[in-house]
Amino acid sequence: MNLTEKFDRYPLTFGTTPIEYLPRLTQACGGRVEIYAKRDDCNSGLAMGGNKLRKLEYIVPDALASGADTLVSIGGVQSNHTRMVAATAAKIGMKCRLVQESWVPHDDAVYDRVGNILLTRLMGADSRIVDDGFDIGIRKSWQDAMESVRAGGGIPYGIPAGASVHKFGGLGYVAFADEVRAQEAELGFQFDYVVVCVVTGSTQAGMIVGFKADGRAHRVIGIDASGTLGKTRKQVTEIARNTAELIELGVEITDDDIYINPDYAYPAYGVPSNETNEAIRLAARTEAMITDPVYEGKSMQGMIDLIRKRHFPDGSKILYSHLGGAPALNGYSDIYRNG
Ligand code: 5PA
Repeated sequence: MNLTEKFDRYPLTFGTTPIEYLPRLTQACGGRVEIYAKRDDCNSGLAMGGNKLRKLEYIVPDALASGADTLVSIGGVQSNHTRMVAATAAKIGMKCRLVQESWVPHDDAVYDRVGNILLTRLMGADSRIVDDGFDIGIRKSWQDAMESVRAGGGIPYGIPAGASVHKFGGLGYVAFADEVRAQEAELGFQFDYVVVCVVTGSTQAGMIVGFKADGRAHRVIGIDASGTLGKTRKQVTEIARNTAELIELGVEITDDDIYINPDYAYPAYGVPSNETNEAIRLAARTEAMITDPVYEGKSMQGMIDLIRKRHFPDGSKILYSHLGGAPALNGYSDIYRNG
């Protein structure tokens, strides 16, 4: 399906992201399955890029058409999403108002000074830290921020957490599936599984819809990093169904299409386990592929563990979707001070 014929897309990325084979990680995991990575972490020149830009490309035309002058969004203190909204606002010449909630029980001395929030401030966003805890849903603090923009004479355009519960939030990752199919045609083989980290849901939901087209939705292996599985699963389901309807997919997304593994989100959202840290080190030391303690480190951990447990049949080709997030590592300097 060619989405750009039906929906406006404002380019924020370089275009098709590379797929690369990871031979040393493959060997370190036993060599029975082949591991590849799709590098959405290298997708743009905008403030280090990442998955949110694919979503925002389909949201920006609506923001521009609305006549707004300020993008308003929300995330944790080290949110990648809010960094990407700040980048988008700078790039399209809008103002940006961000609510950064205290989602993570983590007290590294410079947690609120480095990484994502540093870049966000550098790009001129009005970023305000509030005390509220973790929740992937629509938040009062976000609605209050929209109100405060209005009160100041501005015209806000609201983008919810992770650009997920937005009518166009799922489209970017539907297009990802089309892109993978075109790359598979060139490679001469199909991937058996796609591994993806899931929190606010529209990345996996988009992929589910995109891969439903060729019967592979359930082969999208969501690794939960939210620690609130019920809410995340519900949100993924709703976004996938709404997106399927929006693009007139013509088939229904069923419960069996949605696979989310909750086993790697411990001990909490934003807090890496020892096993997460080992996975981050392994990817770094075998492939120089940098993953973060909040999202990609957990999906890396999940993929490695599932491979070691022989969850995937021998000979499988696995595509790890690298969604970005490395700037947050700076907020965890104490954990990695010795590597
Ligand atoms: C995020 C999300 P979804 O939220 O679409 O499920 O994506 C999960 C995810 N990998 C995976 C990275 C690097 C991510 O940043 N980040 C959020 C953020 O505020 O940064 C939305 C939570």
